[in-house]
Amino acid sequence: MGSESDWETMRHAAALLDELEIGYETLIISAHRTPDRLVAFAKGAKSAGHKVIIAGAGGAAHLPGMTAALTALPVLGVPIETKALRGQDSLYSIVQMPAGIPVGTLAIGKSGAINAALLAAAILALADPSIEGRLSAWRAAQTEAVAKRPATED
Ligand code: RP5
Repeated sequence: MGSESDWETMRHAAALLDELEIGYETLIISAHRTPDRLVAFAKGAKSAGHKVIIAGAGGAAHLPGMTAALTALPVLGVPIETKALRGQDSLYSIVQMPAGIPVGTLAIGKSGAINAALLAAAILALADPSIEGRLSAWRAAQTEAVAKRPATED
C-alpha cells in the first residue's frame, strides 16, 4: 500500500487472505515518497517468491501502475477512497493504464480490497488445488449465508 493510511482499507484484503490461509507480505511502499523502495521491491518481487501483487493507493495513485511497469507478475490495483474526491481520483489513476502494462483494477475501497484478495486467490488456485478447495468452500459458504427473504419482513 502507498501509505499507512491505506491500511484501514487494505486490512480487508489481508483478513480475507488469512481466512483462505494464503501467505502474504504487508508493505508500505509509496511511489512518490519512497520511489527507490518501489523499484527494489517490484524488480525483486518474482525472485523473492511473490506470485501476485495487490497494490492499494489513493489520490494520484501511481503505485499499481509503476509496480506493473517493473514486474511481469499480475498486479491488482485497489483504489483507496479519498476525502477530496471519494476515490474517483484513485480509480482513474489506476484504471487508465496504457496498452501494454496491465493493472487489474478493482472497486474503490473495502469491496475492492476484498475482491483483490479473492481474485489473487483465484489466480493462485489455478496451480494450487488446496487454495482452489478453500476458495470454493468460501464461495459456497457465502452463497449459503444469503437469506431467501428479509428477516424483518412482516
Ligand atoms: C497515496 O497518497 C497513498 O496511497 C494514500 O492513499 C494517499 C495519502 O497518503 P498519506 O498522506 O495519508 O500518507 O500515496
